[in-house]
Amino acid sequence: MRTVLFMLALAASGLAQADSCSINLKADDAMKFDQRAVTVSSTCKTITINLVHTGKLPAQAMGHNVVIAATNTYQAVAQDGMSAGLAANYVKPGDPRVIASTKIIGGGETTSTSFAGDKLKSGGAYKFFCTAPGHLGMMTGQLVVK
Ligand code: CU1
Repeated sequence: MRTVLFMLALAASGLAQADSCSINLKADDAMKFDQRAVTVSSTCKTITINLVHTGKLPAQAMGHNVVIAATNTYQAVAQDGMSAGLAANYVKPGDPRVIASTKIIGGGETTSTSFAGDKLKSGGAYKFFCTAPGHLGMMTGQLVVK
């Protein structure tokens, strides 16, 4: 039964991705996102990021966010975000390289944010990643725009 529910959940998340205007990610206490790549449509007016933290640890210990930036800037964005600190959700305030970012959440929490779809260009190279200190290496994925 658990397996069936899991399959249904997978199928449902597949459907959610089909509209391609939302980025649905889960993050956990093992410092991982549940996906390594996500695809959105270049025709979206608005793109929504939904993050679920399925773990139990608090934000101070295992907080996660989702930040989107061009591939050629994401490491610098994460570096500056780390310096900005938890109170700033590990994102440098007003950073023009940040296309979108959620707040940092701890285990059991969820967060969402939306941004204009025209901030992403079809075929562009983008990353989604977590800017909590030390998480970048484990928590980076490819954002594909088609
Ligand atoms: Cu993280």
